[in-house]
Amino acid sequence: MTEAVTTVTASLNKFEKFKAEKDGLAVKAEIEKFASIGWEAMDETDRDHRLKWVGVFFRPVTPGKFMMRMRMPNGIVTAAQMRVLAEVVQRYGDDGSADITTRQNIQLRGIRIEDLPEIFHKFHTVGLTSVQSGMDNVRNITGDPVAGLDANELFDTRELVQQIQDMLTNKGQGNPEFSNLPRKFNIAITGGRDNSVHAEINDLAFVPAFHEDGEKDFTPTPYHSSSKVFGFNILVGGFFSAKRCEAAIPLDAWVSPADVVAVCRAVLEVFRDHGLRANRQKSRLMWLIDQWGLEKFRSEVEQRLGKPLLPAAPKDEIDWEKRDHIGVYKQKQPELNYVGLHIPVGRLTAEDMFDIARLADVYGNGEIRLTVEQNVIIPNIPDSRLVLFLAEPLLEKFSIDPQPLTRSLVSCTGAQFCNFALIETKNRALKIIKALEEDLELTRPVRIHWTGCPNSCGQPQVADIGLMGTKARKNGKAVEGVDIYMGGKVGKEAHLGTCVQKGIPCEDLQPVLRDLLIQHFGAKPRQEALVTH
Ligand code: SRM
Ligand code: SF4
Repeated sequence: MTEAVTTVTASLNKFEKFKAEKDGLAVKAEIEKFASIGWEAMDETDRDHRLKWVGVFFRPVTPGKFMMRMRMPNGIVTAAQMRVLAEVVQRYGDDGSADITTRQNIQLRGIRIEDLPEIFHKFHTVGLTSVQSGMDNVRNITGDPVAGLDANELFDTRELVQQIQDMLTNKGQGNPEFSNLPRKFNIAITGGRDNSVHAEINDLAFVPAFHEDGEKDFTPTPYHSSSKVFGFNILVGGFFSAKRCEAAIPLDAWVSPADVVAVCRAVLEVFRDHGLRANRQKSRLMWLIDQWGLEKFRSEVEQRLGKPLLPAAPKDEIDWEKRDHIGVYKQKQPELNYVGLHIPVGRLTAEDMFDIARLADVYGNGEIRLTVEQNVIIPNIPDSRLVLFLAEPLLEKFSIDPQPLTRSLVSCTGAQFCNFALIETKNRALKIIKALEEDLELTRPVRIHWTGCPNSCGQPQVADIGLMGTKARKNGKAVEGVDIYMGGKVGKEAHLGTCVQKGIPCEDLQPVLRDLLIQHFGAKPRQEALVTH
């Protein structure tokens, strides 16, 4: 190493250093070797960090049992793919399970390093990839879960999301152009009216908007007015982190669908080449926008794009309340329906996964959709098959009409598998919600989101009631606790909630939630409700 290079690397943080020494994607060629030497003999940086470039996460909580994070563009997975995922976790018995994530994605648990070559081979045969799904890469790209099914959609996001993923990952092979970003990066596209992807919490988001001056480049739907052209207003810089949370801000730019992939590339190139790399807590895109100002950022993006961007359309088309898609809904295709199943906190066993795949094959067209609320949609069920479908035993476990609190419950992984966690989340969330539902009568869903630490993977800031794991004190002792967030609004006019109470011990939480539900969400104690009726 020359003296100059040594000085530069000395000033880099540890993540930038190890990335400079060896690109994360390099581990792709070493999987056979890792499988044969085993996890204990591996270089620690390869094991704990670089493996995330192929979607494999070392879990310090369960050493030797890895997590695999997939990529599911637009949250779409076929029955054949779901079966492969089920086979992978099935072999690990009680250690094997899967989670649907808050980015419309699937994570597998219990994975042994010695099985990776075979697992990757299986993925390849059904067109699945887990590449670049962790660390300083672009995360799963989210799109409308009912894209192509919803009669009211303005644009079907599926193809665009796939094209962006293909560009970023070189069609799943891995793309060194984008494997060393300053930090993680989130992209979302919505073509519906209800912002079903939480556009506002992504580093880069595209929301539907008609423009007077856009160039027409695709076939209009009945919702397109003749004088205006469909495209997207662009939002940038949304993110959550332990130190700072920001909603995305308008870039004051509009783009036609044909230019969306190029804009993603341009924004990522600017972020890659100019994003701040000194402090990991200040590396997300918004920090660069702060430093440069929006105008300079926009003009750098235009330079990379090779043409000016049109100013944003005066208004976007997000004018519906957010839907959760649970239940039975008519599709735009005559005589077909999509059915949303509620998956409690997104957790699936191998058996569940086989069963979901079977239902998709037998009643639908073999397609399965995932939502950012960690649920499943099975589309393309003919009217004539609906009654039989609804009588399937799996729907007793995964209801199409869950109770109002259960219905909207979201939870991050928490202490069971995540070493950042300050508290256990998923099981606790289910237990408390069940107790509250036994005690209270609710007339509408209340969105309660749990997250095990300030990293906010469970998005407490978008919830009606958000619960963020923290260390609390009770009787002089440190105990598991939560900070409570309220006021998160999703759908039209989405905005983030704020912290309203700090450090509530988890063991005292149920009565606190009970009071909040009664005071703010019209809940009534069941006894009282009985008397009033
Ligand atoms: Fe996350 C890190 C799980 C969505 C913000 N997140 C982690 C890690 C990888 C930490 C670790 O190595 O243990 C967690 C893995 C635990 C495990 O074993 O499952 C983890 N994040 C998750 C998932 C699985 C939560 C869930 O239960 O659904 C979600 C996976 C999404 C996916 O499919 O890719 C998940 N994470 C999010 C979101 C929500 C979103 O994207 O809408 C956020 C906030 C939005 C954002 O990123 O701006 C989020 N995760 C973080 C952060 C804080 C980022 C930051 O800038 O500081 C970390 C920590 C980090 O990156 O340093 C993190
Ligand atoms: Fe882990 Fe914290 Fe993310 Fe939950 S919020 S998955 S505890 S990093």
